[in-house]
Amino acid sequence: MLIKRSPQGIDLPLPSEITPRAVFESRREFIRTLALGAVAGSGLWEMANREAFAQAPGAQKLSAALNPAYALLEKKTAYKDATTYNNFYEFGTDKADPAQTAGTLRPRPWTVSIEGEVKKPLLLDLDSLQKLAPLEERIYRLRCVEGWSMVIPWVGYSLSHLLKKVEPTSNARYVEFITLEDKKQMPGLRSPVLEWPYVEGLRLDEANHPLALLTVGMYGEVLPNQNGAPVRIVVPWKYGFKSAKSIVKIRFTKDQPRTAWNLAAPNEYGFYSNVNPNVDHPRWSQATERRIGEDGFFARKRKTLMFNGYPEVASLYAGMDLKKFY
Ligand SMILES: Nc1nc2c(c(=O)[nH]1)N[C@H]1C(S)=C(S)[C@@H](COP(=O)(O)O)O[C@H]1N2
Ligand SMILES: [Mo]
Repeated sequence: MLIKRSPQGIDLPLPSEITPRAVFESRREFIRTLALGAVAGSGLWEMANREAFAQAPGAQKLSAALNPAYALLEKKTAYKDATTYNNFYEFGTDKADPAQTAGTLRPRPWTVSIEGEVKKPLLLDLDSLQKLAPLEERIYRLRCVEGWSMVIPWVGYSLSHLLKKVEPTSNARYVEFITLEDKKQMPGLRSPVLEWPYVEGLRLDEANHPLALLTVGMYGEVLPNQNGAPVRIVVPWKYGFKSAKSIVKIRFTKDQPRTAWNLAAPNEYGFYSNVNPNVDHPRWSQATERRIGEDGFFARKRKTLMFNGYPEVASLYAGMDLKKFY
């Protein structure tokens, strides 16, 4: 396996997997040109649609400049893969289910309530939420505990911008994220695979780490329903299940919140859930991962990195035994 190590221990991509932004943009331009041209209906048009960056027709565009501090130089996962291989149990447990069933989710109108141990509780509609801080594009790795990963250009801003607005009280030590629970919109709620609503949580200092992203879009557009429309978090140094989707409530608490996966299988999913390749899941290894889109016989497995390749978070856990606090 051809993995180079930089001094910080971050994997450097092979030159062949870097898609320079200019190339990316010109491909986009190429697609647009095709769309405008007389090729609709032809085989060429179909080819363009299958292209990595083809997006959802009619989706609202979001203007967000790439933040170079968070621009992972790895090949982005194809939009098609990122939107058809999903975990969103409210829409079924199969990876293909959310893309097929999440059409019933109504991402507008939407409100998010920020409450609990705060001096100034807030109820925000989507437009206010999107305008609370400048939107940025950030390219993050997201690794699922099941052993696969994706590289996605997310759109949002540091969650800390939102959290400071409500002025947490001195009792606030954790932040809980609560997903919508509506049987009419979410067919998966009829099945008791998890306790609903889906809940996740972070320690307050984790939630305030600049990497933690309040996310409203991906690939330059609003989030597709299956990826957690209209607002989710993305916590790139933790296993994917910490990144709760379709959030309606953010609650500050004194005590460590319960979390959906910990309730379902406490010996398999702890509260912290930092990506740690040295700690196996009880039923499988976490040492390597499969990059979605790199399938087939010659696909190389990638080595999973400590904190999923975000070593800057290590100071949050100084003095903690991360084998115990898994
Ligand atoms: N509400 C909710 N959020 C969720 C989940 C879920 O089932 N319900 N699945 C989690 C898991 S296990 C993963 S890996 C990521 C997947 O995000 P993606 O589909 O956008 O790649 O979402 C997370 N957020
Ligand atoms: Mo996951």
